[in-house]
Amino acid sequence: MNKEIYTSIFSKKQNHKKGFAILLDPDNISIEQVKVIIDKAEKGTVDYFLVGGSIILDMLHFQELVVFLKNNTQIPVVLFPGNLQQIHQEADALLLLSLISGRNPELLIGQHVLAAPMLKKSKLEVIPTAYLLIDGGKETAVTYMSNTKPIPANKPEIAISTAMAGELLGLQLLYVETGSGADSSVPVNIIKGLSREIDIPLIVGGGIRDVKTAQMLLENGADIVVVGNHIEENIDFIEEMSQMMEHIHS
Ligand code: 1GP
Repeated sequence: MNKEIYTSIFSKKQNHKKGFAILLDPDNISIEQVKVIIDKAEKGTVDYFLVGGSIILDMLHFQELVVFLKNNTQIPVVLFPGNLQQIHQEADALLLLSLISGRNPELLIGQHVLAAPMLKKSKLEVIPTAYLLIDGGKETAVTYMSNTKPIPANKPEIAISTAMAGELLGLQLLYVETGSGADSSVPVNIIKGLSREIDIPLIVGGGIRDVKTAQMLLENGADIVVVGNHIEENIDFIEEMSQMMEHIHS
């Protein structure tokens, strides 16, 4: 299997390079908006587009969005699927998320079993990902749809042990978030602890609405930060983030 995207994430980590990804929720983004986002992302420092959502109402638009991105930008398109409907062969990679902070067997292994025969046949790069939800202050679509409880924000030891288990199980990436649209982002002490104890690359998202928070998460151990909602509200945030990313590398 092609491992281009994972190799790029892993080698960035080894070279202490930080990453910035934009999450596109197909239900909230039109093709016209995506054109503007692509333009700003290419002028800036955007490493990946993630596409997905806890629930997508318009699956045809999801498919159209993936194809449009593939035809109109060189920035890699990585699927961040809320369920197995959200698989598209033309994407560059798919995060095969196992929601290890929860105890819902469907999202630990059930959906994976159903998707596996198709994924084995496809050329899609599959990245086994430990997915952890941390409480971000309110119920988000992902906690409701996943029917799981997030890890309490004041219990870093639970987050760290859970991530350790994921790493020991052989998962290659850690995606930690408070859920799209959360009131708060993942607490810095959790990020610090995870980056101290875990060797696999760490992606952090949920509730990031200002550059200072993104920078703080990156400086304390996140390898890649993901912003979704705030870019839907304010496309110019891509420029602000890009400037910070350049500064963090200089
Ligand atoms: C969700 O981390 C992402 O996985 C993005 O969250 O939409 O709150 O930026 P936001």
